[in-house]
Amino acid sequence: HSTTEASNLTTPPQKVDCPKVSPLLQGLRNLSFDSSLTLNDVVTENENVRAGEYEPPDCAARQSVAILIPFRNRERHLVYLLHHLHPFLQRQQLHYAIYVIHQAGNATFNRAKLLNIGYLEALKDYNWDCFIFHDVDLVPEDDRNLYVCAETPKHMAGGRNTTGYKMSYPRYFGGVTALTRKQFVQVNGFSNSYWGWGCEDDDLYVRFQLQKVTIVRPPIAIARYSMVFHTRDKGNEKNKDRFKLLKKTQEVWMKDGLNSCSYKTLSMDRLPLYVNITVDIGKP
Ligand code: UD2
Ligand code: MN
Repeated sequence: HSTTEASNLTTPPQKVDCPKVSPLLQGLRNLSFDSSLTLNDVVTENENVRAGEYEPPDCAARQSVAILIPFRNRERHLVYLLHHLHPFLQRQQLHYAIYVIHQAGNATFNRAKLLNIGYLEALKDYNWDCFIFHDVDLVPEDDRNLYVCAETPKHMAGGRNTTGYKMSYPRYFGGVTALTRKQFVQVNGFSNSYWGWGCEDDDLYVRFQLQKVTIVRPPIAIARYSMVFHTRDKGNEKNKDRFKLLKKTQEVWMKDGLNSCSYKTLSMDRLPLYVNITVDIGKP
């Protein structure tokens, strides 16, 4: 018989699309954070996850989503997030993978650059529809806050416990955002120039503003997060130049971003619950 017939025989049956609204959603939940929980416990809870990746068993997911987490020295937060986020994403019937982008060394932290790197590296694995840029310490409380991309950039983390579940300020774009490849590329990604704490999220907002692209947000009643308590990290002090940089966005965005993001990948480990990418990103 012909080769086409042979390959047809080995093609698995097509899954039907997952329903528009997942029947597994639970709505708002009261989260708990048990300090005795270990990463191994979370591995045991999630045996259906393979190297950080999951696909719904019975239907074809509507979007394939890469979750990108900038990281250094926040192991406890990562355990809490993985514990809550894996089941959360599975209830949304998504095809997803979680990437942790770990900044090597003790130089000043650079959240935005790590997220650019996560985007570039995740695309080497799979042609993801949607990228979710996600702080490690923010745990979503309501699974109706869907981790999928929209027609325009989506800010997911409008409300959190530490601000009384209100928006911090009208142009607030921090914490968790969902962008398609097209949306992210349109603004050349994040700036690589924000070393230390602050304003890299505002810079991304300005990039979209300059393109006259509007932002969407889920209703504040479901865009709810618990931020696990923390103080300011060593190596991520307030960036004194942040407002100066923010004034220059218009001038520099085309040459400071995805197209100028240089780094060295030190290791890529496909752990059970996430892909860990350790990178040397240089210093300010
Ligand atoms: C706010 C924003 C955050 C970012 C930051 C300013 C919210 C909810 N979050 O967070 O998105 O714009 O301000 O830069 O508004 N991290 C590490 N190790 C470190 C330092 C940071 O892993 O040593 C990562 C981690 O994922 C953390 C994120 O960077 O969640 C943001 O840092 P933060 O939590 O200290 O800053 P925060 O809460 O003020
Ligand atoms: Mn935080």
